[in-house]
Amino acid sequence: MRLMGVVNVTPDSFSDGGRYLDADAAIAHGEKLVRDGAEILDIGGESTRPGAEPVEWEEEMDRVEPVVAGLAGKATVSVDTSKAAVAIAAIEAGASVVNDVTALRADLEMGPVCAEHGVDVVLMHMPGSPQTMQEDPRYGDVVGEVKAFLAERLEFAVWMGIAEEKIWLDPGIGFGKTLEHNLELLRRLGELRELGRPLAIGTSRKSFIGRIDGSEVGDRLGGTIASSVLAAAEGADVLRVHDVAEAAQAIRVAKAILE
Ligand code: HH2
Repeated sequence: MRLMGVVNVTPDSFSDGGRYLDADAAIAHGEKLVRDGAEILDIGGESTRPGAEPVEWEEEMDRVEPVVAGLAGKATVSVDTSKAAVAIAAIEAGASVVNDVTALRADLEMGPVCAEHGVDVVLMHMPGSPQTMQEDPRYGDVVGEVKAFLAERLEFAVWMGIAEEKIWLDPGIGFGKTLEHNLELLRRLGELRELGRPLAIGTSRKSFIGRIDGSEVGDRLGGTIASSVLAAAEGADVLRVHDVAEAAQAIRVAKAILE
């Protein structure tokens, strides 16, 4: 199990927008997350929160590239982007993972770019786009549908020439899902392991926690830890979190007990 620390170089991310917009601040934050126990840093220049405004690729690239360059070599660097041009710039600056929340659907160049550069690729489930995804999400069986979607995207990525062993899958907690959908996915995470690829999970500070206890975004660490530990126990391979030190301690203690 590895921890992926979040570095948002954005003005509008839902929990830390504007805090690390300056490249030096973002790099210093990434370095702290590595000291806290992050093996992977996920660097993003565009918010995916519900209703977020899309960012032009030049702007996103300008935000992300210097931060990737400043953190490359200090951890495995992942770039959180759906745009091939941004992915190329980040890979050239040292990123070795592309985390695409659209699972290669937003930019048709993304698959070939990832294949050509031999990077790891995170394929995430999201119905529609961040602009529309929370408009009345409905599923028959949410786990079955997310699993079928991820199986199809996995097949597509391999068809695009990405090596299967480079692909990680993510059910997209909070992306086009109600509270019940998120809980069902976390409860039955084990079923997604049947796809045979590592699972990445991001519950950190998300609004499903607030829907359970009314907490505001800055006050969801307990819920983040509870959901992350249970996800790890269900077989999650990568936990994407903002608060790495606390998650690292929780995982260490949970592991010591279970072993
Ligand atoms: N969640 C967010 C962003 N990217 N990528 C993956 N693979 N899985 C996730 O669950 C995931 C993700 C949302 O969190 P954050 O980056 O903090 O917010 P924002 O999108 O507003 O920048």
